[in-house]
Amino acid sequence: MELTKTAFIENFKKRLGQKYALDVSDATDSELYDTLCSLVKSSYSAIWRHTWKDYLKENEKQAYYFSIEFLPGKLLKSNLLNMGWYQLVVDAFQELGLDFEKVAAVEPDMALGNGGLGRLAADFMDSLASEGYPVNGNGIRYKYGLFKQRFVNGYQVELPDEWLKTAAGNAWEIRRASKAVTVTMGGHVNLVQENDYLKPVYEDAILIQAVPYDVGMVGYHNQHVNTLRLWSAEIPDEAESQYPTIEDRRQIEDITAVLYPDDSNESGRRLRLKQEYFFVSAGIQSIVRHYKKYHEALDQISQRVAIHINDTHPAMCVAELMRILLDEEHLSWEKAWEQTVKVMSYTNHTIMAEALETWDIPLMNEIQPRILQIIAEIDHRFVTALAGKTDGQLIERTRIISGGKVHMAHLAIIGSHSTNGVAQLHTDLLESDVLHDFYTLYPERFNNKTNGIATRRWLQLANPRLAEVIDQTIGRNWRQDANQLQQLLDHQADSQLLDQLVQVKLANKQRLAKVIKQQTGVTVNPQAIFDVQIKRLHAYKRQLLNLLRIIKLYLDLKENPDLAIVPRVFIFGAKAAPSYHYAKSIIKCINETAALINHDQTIQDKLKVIFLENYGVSLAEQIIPAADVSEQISTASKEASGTSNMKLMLNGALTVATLDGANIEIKEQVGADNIFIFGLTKQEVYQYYQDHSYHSLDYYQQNPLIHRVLNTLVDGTIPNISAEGHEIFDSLTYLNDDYFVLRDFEAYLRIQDQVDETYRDQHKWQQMSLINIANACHFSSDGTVKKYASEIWNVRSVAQKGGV
Ligand code: DL6
Repeated sequence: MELTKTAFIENFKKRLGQKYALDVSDATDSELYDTLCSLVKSSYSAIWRHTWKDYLKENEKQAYYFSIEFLPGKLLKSNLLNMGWYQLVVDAFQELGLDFEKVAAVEPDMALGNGGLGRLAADFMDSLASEGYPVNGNGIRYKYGLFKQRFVNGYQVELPDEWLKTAAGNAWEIRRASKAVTVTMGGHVNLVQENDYLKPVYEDAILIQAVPYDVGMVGYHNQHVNTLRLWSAEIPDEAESQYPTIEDRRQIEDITAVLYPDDSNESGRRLRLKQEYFFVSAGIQSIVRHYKKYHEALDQISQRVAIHINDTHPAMCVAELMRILLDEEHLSWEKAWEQTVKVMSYTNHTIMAEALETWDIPLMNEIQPRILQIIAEIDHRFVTALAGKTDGQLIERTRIISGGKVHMAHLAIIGSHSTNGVAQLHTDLLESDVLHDFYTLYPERFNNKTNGIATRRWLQLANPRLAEVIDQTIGRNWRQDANQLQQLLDHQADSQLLDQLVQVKLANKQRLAKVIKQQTGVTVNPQAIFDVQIKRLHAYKRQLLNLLRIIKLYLDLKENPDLAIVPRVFIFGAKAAPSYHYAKSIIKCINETAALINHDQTIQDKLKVIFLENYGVSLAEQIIPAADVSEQISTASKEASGTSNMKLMLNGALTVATLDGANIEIKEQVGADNIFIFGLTKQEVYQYYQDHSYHSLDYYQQNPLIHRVLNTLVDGTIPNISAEGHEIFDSLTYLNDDYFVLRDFEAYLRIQDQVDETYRDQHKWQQMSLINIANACHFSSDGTVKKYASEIWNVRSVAQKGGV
């Protein structure tokens, strides 16, 4: 990939001429973008080819990461960075008189995920390629990504995300029609004895063509490119005549039309189950086909193949591999099962009951009757094997089919050799509570893999100013090995460095202030504390706690306009699932509070509240480098890990946190003095569950401050929230405040006072910030994937690291 600027310019002009018959000066940004991508893609294509050919030559064991969500954002800059071309292209564009940023902005975000789970999958893809592991992604090429969020009168409105509609489409993908497979769904199935096995005979089944679109996952400076394979549903050529009308065609094409934007509601469940089976079946068929091309014995497949089930959505991988090994390859049940369990591994990403999927048996039967038969047989054998050996009730609680439903987490755990949580507390909770029964049965299968983030995207790309200061301080090796960031700890007393951190933060805040002005029309003061809460909108994440504090500050300032507070800009970014009414009410309340405060002349610059629309990867890249304070304030025990906590600390924000998810490990790394911890612990929350002693109404009735703040939701102080204000008020009082917002309120106020006090001492603040940046290396996804590779998948790194 060695290239000079002159050669690049020449190639670029030539490619533009070939593609569009244009000179640079005549081309639009979109044409320039498309040309640049095409050049980049053709440059890594040879490496891509070598990568997978080397896997074959070396007979490498490969792992496949199955995830219903991937949230890569934009790929141009990260591909340029990883290829070592970034600066060269920026310089070349300058020489050509072109605006690189404007051209790069043409790229649509690839938003094929809802939030943390999908972004984690994307960070893992980056790290797996950068660490040289033979691991490929497998998911769905949704025609519409996660909805585009707009605010109309303060309400969230969802618009379709037509990411493929831009002139260049998805510049990174390669449609591989020759690798299509056929997925069978619906109808009925009968088992007919044939020789010594049972042959399934399908009736009235629908055949769907699954066409893969491959996207290269480029490793960092290491000549290694993995594949993210995304499947699209089409009508098979031979079946065209069976789908004469547009409606008929839609039945098939809709399978990969929209990303299911909700992990908690009923609507669209049938489609969701179809999506799950579709990408599972397509992916497993293609893995087996590939394996068979180069290996004979399917009874040894676990030596060459590992399959990862990312959350329960791909749990049918277990049954689908069994189906192929039994029905198509005629392995015995015992052999097929032994291999399947060895091949599969599973990550749990939540303890929220509503996100632990179950499916009604009739629905499962309707979508894929053979898969239901196989799951029923797995269930039957599981029960039979344990009967008489262990407590009957435990068997009932852990079996896959019960209460008329198929329990997908049970299928994933029983059918795999590894189950992991995503932060130590989360794994402990899985073992001791949520999945305790399974832990009793299979203690050896449980392990923890704390999440991580890709420092390339979240520091090198998102925060080039900070990256440069780090280069000047400790050299560039940290770019290749994030652990080197720890060397920053030797520079805590370097006041010049601390001053530089101030300047970097200020510049990033000025940059974000422009975005805020553009999007909301509100002017914010970059000297104020930028206090950031960015994550999906969910009651347990407690954006509401933040809002109540904002209201309290507002009331204080109205009472005493001269109150000496450190000015703050509260910045929210969050999408609510379209059917999650309560979360949408919180959005409305935040927006109306923002309007009230931002237009109140008496408040001036002391307080501003900004809710940025359409939070996603690209917006996160603007917000995170500008944050001073990172809000990680979920109810203890509810947030599996969190990853914005890691991204924000990496960019020097200080964390205000409950002892939840990975916050606990962040505290362990930075030390209690360098993080602001408050609130109930997991033990205290569980104690409340046990003794039912929490009565939130008492807090409202007996605490004058809480009384005063909550009243603003219903007494007209905050206008235009009559329905939403009452809904939230009731949930926090009469409905007993499920997430202990009122219980933690005063502790939250106290810790925020400490934040103000610390911020006033800028030297101390910057030192703490430096300590956070340095210790963020413990949360690099490079380190996380190494543990998955060696401890779960048993795959080895095959690429040499390059320079920095
Ligand atoms: O593991 C990635 C991410 C965690 O950081 C979050 O804490 C967790 O909420 C999220 N889980 C999900 C699963 N669905 N739900 N709810 O997105 O995973």
